[in-house]
Order: sequence, then C-alpha cells, then structure tokens
Amino acid sequence: MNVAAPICSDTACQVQVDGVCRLGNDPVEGCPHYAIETDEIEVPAEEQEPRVAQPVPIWSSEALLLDDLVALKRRRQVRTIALVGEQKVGKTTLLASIYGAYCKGPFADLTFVGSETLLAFARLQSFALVSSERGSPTIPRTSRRDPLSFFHLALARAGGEVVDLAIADRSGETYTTARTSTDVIATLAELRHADRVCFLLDGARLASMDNRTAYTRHFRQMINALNDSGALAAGQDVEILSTKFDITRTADQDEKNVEFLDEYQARLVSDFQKKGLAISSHHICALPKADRGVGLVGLDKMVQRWTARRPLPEVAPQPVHNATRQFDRLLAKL
Ligand SMILES: Nc1nc2c(ncn2[C@@H]2O[C@H](COP(=O)(O)OP(=O)(O)OP(=O)(O)O)[C@@H](O)[C@H]2O)c(=O)[nH]1
Ligand SMILES: [Mg+2]
Repeated sequence: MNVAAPICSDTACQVQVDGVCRLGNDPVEGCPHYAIETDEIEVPAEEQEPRVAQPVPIWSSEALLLDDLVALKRRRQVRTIALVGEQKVGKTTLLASIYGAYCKGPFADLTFVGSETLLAFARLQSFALVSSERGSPTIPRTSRRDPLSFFHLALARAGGEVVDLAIADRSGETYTTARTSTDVIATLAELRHADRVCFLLDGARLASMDNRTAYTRHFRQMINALNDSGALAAGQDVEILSTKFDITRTADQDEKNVEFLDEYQARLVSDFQKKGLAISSHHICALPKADRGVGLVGLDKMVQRWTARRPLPEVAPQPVHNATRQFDRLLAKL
C-alpha cells in the first residue's frame, strides 16, 4: 500500500510534528531536506496493520424486558401502559392491532416514527396476516413462562413532538393468580412503572349468560385486590377497556348485552371513583372476527387518551393560612 511521503527526507527530523527543523533552519523551507520530491514509500503488505472492525451493537428489536424499559426511561420520556386482564381477554391482540393500524399510516392523529421492538411487533402482526396460513387471525397465547415484556412505539404529533409509549404484556394466568394473592401482586413490576393501568374486561364472557355472574364478580375482585394492596398509585390513570365489542354486540342477546355491559361499567366506575381512583370505561374491538362490519372500535380514542398532552404542573405559590410571618399572609389575602 502507498502512504503519503513525509514532509522532510531527514528521517530523524521532527518538523512534521513540531514544525522545528533539526538542522536549525528558520524558516524551515531553507533546509535542503525539507519538502523535496521523494517517491511515496512502499509499505510491505505484511507490515500493514490488519483492519479490525470494531464490534457494532445490533439492536435486537425484540420486546423489552424490565431492565431495558428502565434504560429506555433514562434516555427518553416514556409513558408506560399496563394491560391487566385474565387469559384470552385480548391483551396481546390489542397490541398487534395498534401496531397494525400504524403499518397502514397515521392513526389517532399521530404518525409512527419508530419502535425499539419492531421485530416483536412484526412477529405478532404476522399471525394476523393471511400469509400465516391460518383460517382466521389468532395471536398465540402468552405463556406464563414468558417474562413480563414491553412493546415500544414512538409516535409524532402534527407539530413534530414525539411521544414514546411502552405497553406491557404478560400472561393472563399471572393476573388471575394475583386476584387472590397479595404476594403475586407485589411482583407485578409493570404497575409500579405504569402511568396508566388498563383493566381489560372480556366482552365475550360478559355476553355469555353462563359465565356472566362469576366473571363480573371476578373482574371487580381484581380491581379491588390491586387497589386495596396499594398497587394502584395515586394519580395513576385507570381505565376499563371492554374488549371484543363485535361479540358483545352480535351475540344472541344483542342490544341487551350492550345495555348490561354499559350498566356494569358505569357501576364499577362510580364505585371506584368513590374510592379515589381516576377511572373511566370504554368499549374496544381490536379484531372484529365475529362481525367485520363492526370494524375497529375505540382504538383511536384510546391511543389519543394514552398520548394526550399532560397538563402543565401548578407552579403558582399556594396561599399559606395562619402563617406566622406577615409576608406569607399576603398571598392568603388576595
Ligand atoms: N372476536 C374478537 N376476538 C378477539 C378480539 N380481541 C381478541 N380476540 C381473540 O381472543 C383470543 C385471545 O386473545 P389474546 O390477545 O391472545 O388474549 P391475551 O389476553 O393476550 O391472552 P393470554 O396471552 O392468554 O393472557 C384470540 O383468539 C383473539 O383472536 C376482538 O376484538 N374480537
Ligand atoms: Mg397474550
């Protein structure tokens, strides 16, 4: 390989480094060895340094584990959502459906700008596609052995501001156990990190006359268990998402199911608001398999709630009543 010729033919001279001629010529251009035409020096191939490329970290793009979420939260302002619900209620399908909506373009007034869990999302999404060669789209069950994982979405508002969402997914069996075990509740790390906790209510089980009574009791018990054990922090937004609205609406009872669901949700909201929870309830349909005519229900509004601008913190000084200093009493007089 050819390398650039040195500026001075005197190999002991450091002029190239410190600008001082070894023979004392000042200016250095006066030196006979300086800047004379020499051929480029041929460096034998065996003396050349082997080019060793530095290892490049490759983003796995798999779902984030708890430690990864903590690391992401150090880098960005992430809003964390916990999806709480028993097995087969539709937690993982909801995730796949949100990602699927962004694959088609802007959704809920937001544009997809990135994700650190693309591969995990794509894997979920593939089951919902015809290429999976399934008769109908079905998401594989989340196993109890699967660790708690988080799916990340970076979404941009019209003005360019980016909102980061991390949505937790874990197996429904764990939540079923948590309903009756405070020890398990203490292990639900996603609740400690969550800005918003969503309780998923299975609209299909609610539409079934056989399951309804036991199921509604268990569902209430779940919110009670988490609330009474202090797992729902003050200031955390809580929402009830009744899933599979296509089934609730089209099952035998038709309108009566929806009526029952709405009354049940309203009762829950009122009872838990009295206990101090900031709770609301909403219908959703993430995969209208039973009636395609129903389409996606409530997902756009849900994403808008999850990404809504946060109110600015109250910074005005608060009046101090019965303050000892006259100066502090001034504010109370206003
Ligand atoms: N008809 C209908 N089926 C749905 C809907 N959402 C989910 N499902 C179906 O409900 C079943 C369970 O959905 P999952 O998303 O796997 O439920 P999960 O809560 O993640 O369940 P676990 O992983 O067991 O905790 C799947 O067969 C879904 O296709 C919906 O909106 N409508
Ligand atoms: Mg699942």
